[in-house]
Amino acid sequence: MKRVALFPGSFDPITNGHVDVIRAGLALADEVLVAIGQNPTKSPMLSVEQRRTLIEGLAEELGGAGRVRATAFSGLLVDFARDHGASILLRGLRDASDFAYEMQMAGMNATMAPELETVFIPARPANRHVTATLVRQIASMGGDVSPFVPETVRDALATIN
Ligand code: COD
Repeated sequence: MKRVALFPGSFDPITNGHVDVIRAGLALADEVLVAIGQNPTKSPMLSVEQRRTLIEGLAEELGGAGRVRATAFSGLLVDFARDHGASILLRGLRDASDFAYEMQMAGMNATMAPELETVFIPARPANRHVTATLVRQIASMGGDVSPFVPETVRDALATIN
C-alpha cells in the first residue's frame, strides 16, 4: 500500500526550511502531499494557486518527480488526512516555541486520529532561522531573499513586488 506523508502549512512562500521537511518526507514515504492551508491570523502574499505551482515545481530537483503533490485544504487536518489516505503527518521543528505549539497540536491530532503518526523533522542548522513571515517582509521591502528560498520562489516574489 502506498505510504502518504501529509505536510500541512501556509507555504506563503515555501522556504528552504519547508524544502528540507519535504526532502525528509520523501525518504520516509512514497508520496508527500503538501496541504496548503489558510492561516486566519496571516494575510497571504501569494495565491494558493501560485503556492501550489511553486511547490510542485520543486519536486524534480528534490528527486521526487511524481511523488510530491500540493493541494489546498481547509477544515480539520485529521479529516483531510483521512480523506487522502495519509498515515504520516510531517511537521518541522525550529526552536522551543515551535516545540510547544507543535506538541499541543500533535497531542490533539493523535486523540482525534490515532492512526495518523506525527513525525517531527528538526530544522537543519543552516535553515533554522528561516521563516516565511520574515521572507515576506524582506521581499515586500525589496530585499534579497535568495539565501532563504529556492530560486523559483525568489523569482516569483520579485515579480509581485
Ligand atoms: N525549518 C524547518 N521547518 C520549518 C521551517 C524551517 N525553517 N519553517 C517552517 N517550518 C515548519 C513549521 O514548523 C511547520 O511545521 C511547517 O513547516 C509549516 O509552517 P507554516 O508556517 O508554513 O504553516 P503553519 O504552521 O502556520 O500551519 C498552518 C496550518 C493551516 C497548516 C495550521 O494552522 C493547521 O494545521 N490548521 C488546520 C486546522 C486544524 O486541524 N486544527 C486543529 C489542530 S489540533
